[in-house]
Amino acid sequence: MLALYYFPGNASLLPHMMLREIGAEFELRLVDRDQNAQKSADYLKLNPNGRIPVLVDGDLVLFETAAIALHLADKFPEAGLAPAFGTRERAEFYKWMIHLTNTPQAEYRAWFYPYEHVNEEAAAPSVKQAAERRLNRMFDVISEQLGDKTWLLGERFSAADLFLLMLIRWGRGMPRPPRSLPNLGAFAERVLARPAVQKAFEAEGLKAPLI
Ligand SMILES: N[C@@H](CCC(=O)N[C@@H](CS)C(=O)NCC(=O)O)C(=O)O
Repeated sequence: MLALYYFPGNASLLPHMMLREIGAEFELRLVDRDQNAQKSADYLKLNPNGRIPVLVDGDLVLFETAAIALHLADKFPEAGLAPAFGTRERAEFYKWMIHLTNTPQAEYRAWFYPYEHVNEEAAAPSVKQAAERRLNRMFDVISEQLGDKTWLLGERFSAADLFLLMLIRWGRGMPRPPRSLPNLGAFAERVLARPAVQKAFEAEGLKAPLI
């Protein structure tokens, strides 16, 4: 039995889109952030960090979005969300998964939660601005690396593309949203056109603007 603890639009969106791509049976369990449920005693038993998502796979309880994504890709190889082990493409896949999780995703944490990085509340806007500047540079590089390729790995779609879509979406409220970069807007539309992605967005009740 697979169960995904989620909140609409949160990092849980990546494993959610993957589960839809895979066509696996799973249960979606809402973590009610409006009630701060991610910090409840019950949820902390699943993820002591109090963050979303968590995947329960039988008696395996996993936190960390990228770990969950890699596990799903490995568990359902027939879905083709990751290239074959030991190949050059697999190495490129790891590069993107690790880069996306520890560089832009981590930077978004400072952008969304700047107060976690300051002692004086008054400094939070400055932290947010600096995070935004760094995110802009990161997306410039990603856009350049993507170039005119269809997907991050070239002709081959993978979970890394779903990851990038989620990160593009998170910046939709920025003065210079990632979708406005030459290659990223068209890329995001391509990912959004996938029926599995549409199902995930619909199930989470995500409304326009989607990116
Ligand atoms: N590195 C963690 C970060 C997860 C994370 O920051 N999740 C956010 C939602 S996107 C969250 O739980 N925020 C609520 C909180 O921190 O209380 C992961 O990738 O799973």
